[in-house]
Amino acid sequence: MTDVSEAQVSEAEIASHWREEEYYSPSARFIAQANGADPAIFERFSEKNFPECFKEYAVLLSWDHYWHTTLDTSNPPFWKWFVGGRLNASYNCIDRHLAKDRNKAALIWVPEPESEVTHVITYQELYKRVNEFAALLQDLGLKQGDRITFHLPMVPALPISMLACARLGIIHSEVFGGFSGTACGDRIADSGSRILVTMDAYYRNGDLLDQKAKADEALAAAKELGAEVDRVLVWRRHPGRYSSQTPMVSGRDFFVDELLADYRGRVVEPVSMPAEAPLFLMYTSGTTARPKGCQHSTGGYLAYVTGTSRYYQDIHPEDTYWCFADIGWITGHSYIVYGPLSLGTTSVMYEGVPTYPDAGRPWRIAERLGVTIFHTAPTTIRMLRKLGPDEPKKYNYHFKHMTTVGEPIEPEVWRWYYNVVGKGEAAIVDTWWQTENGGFLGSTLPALQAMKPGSCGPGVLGIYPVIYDEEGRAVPAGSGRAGNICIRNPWPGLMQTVWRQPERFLDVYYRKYNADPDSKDWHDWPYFAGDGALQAEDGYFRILGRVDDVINVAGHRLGTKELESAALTVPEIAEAAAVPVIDDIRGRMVEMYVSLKPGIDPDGMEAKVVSAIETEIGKIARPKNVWIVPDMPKTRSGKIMRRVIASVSNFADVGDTTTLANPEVVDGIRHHVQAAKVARGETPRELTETELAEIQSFGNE
Ligand code: 6R9
Repeated sequence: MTDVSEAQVSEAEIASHWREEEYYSPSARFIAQANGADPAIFERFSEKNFPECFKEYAVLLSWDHYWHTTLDTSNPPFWKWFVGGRLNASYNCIDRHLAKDRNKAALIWVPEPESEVTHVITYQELYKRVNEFAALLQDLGLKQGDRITFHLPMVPALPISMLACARLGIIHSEVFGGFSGTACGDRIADSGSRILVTMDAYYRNGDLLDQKAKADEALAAAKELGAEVDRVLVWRRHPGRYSSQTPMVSGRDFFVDELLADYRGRVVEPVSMPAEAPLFLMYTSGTTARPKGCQHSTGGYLAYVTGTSRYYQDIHPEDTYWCFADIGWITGHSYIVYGPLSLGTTSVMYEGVPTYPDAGRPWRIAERLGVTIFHTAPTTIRMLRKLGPDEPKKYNYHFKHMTTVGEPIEPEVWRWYYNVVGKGEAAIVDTWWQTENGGFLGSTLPALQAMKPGSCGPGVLGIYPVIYDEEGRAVPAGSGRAGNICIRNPWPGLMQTVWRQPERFLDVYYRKYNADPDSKDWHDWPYFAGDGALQAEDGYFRILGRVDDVINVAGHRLGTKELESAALTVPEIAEAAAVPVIDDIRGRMVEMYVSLKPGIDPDGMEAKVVSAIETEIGKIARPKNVWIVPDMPKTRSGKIMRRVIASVSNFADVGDTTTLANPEVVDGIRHHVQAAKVARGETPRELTETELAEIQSFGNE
């Protein structure tokens, strides 16, 4: 192990104090069956074969017409992939599997109540349902290029609605079902959708939650922004029974199951779409600024998610693959729906929360369905470890492969995932990427590259990352210094633009490191990901978190993630979050929020966390306060919303909390923390406008 804590850093860089972890190798059994087991693949995807290497992904699809230009760079950074090619995404995910696999399960849907039966939707059944819904959309006058907003939970209606749109070339925009009506309304207005598709209700943590109630709020919010919605299509959780308290508005709201009665057996020919036609929009959650609609293409996106599903998820048609994410998140679009279905595998969907009714639920599902590949996020792993550390042992399931995605995973947590969840048998991939990217950017090819806890791995096939400091100098691998991770080249999964805001696309992702705006050479256009990272000698990247998450204590830039990792070396700690507090002497100081594993006595925990941070990072990082809280405010994809707790710590207004999964925890935390601060004499002076902006956008979720 190398200790890199002594590396000298300048203000343009971020210090890193992490130790290198040991390697883990996949089993011979895994390697023997893996899709990517021949090292020649690295050569095929090496830079000298770019961009043609991506043909290897594109030929996994069925095309109506082949492309004439693999990559068109004539209008940087608005790259075009597979130009001249035509295909249909719905055809690729459904129709092409019918001849051989008509009666194979495409989707297996597990409702949250354990008393409800599991639904198996075969490729044939999916074909029928998608066609019928597509015919309905067509009769409503929707056509190629129109937008439609969904506000759907984790039910089969969601992938069915997506694939029906894809069939007709309608651009879908799913707003995460847990978001508020207002958040949905903003996105309706931005996308220019005239139809909202929602559901009456769904189960979450044992309750049947009213979803349709949010539709009225959404329409009101959209109207305020000048957008009119003509129709609200309402799927019913229990067809024939309406489970929402809000009245249906006559002439505007319709039950999908009633409308579909007239569409039985209707078939709609898949529209042959240009490869560059947009397939969907996926909004990234903004703080106060207008939401960013990441516009993803049909051909490039589908090729990229299919290729990465094949090689990095190691999906074979005979696998039972379970990605435990929400389809309202990019992970669900790419790695529950489009990638797995395009490969003709069986994709499992689960409606509810991981720990309902207890922390054994995921493992019961895995055992019952014979899941072979499991995919989830660190937040879920931490929660399952906290509530049921020994549960996996009680169930007879065997994963060959597991994924972690969404945030850096602490090595402690990684090892529990590997040893306990994976039973030491599963290869793990830690996949680093973003909504903007369509698919993975950094990971290990599971049969060929060893795993290293806490590091995502090198750039994936055809992705050439680099770390730049603030001045644009490359930070070499093994230097122990961190900087801004960028991708030097375009790739097919990258978003095409920010919907209707091309300038913003350029500004946010390219302006920083582009030296010549007139250049038509892609080498001059590195993609700025906005994450801090460090590259080890072996080429593996360790992601430190968003660069706007960095806490600058007396000139030392500390990554939130390593502070949190240090806190997690205390075995009693379940979760940790680091935020800055404004301090007139040191600029910023670190404040930690931690939650404890169940049954732990909070006495003495503060001191343990402080000492762990001092040992792992140094006295400079010593937190001003450690707050023990029952739960952290989180987004639905499980990311801690640091700006909310940062605001609490600095007595600032917490801002918009509508995109939180658990807004109810905020008041309790504020009360507890601010009362304690007042008692300690820590009431701050009034913040300047810049300070306020920094705190209220900290972590920028
Ligand atoms: C797919 C997804 C993107 C941000 C990204 C980074 C963080 C994602 C990660 C990771 C470390 C990983 N992130 N995966 N950090 N290791 N394996 O999460 O998209 O919701 O847009 O978030 O998440 O900070 O920039 P999105």
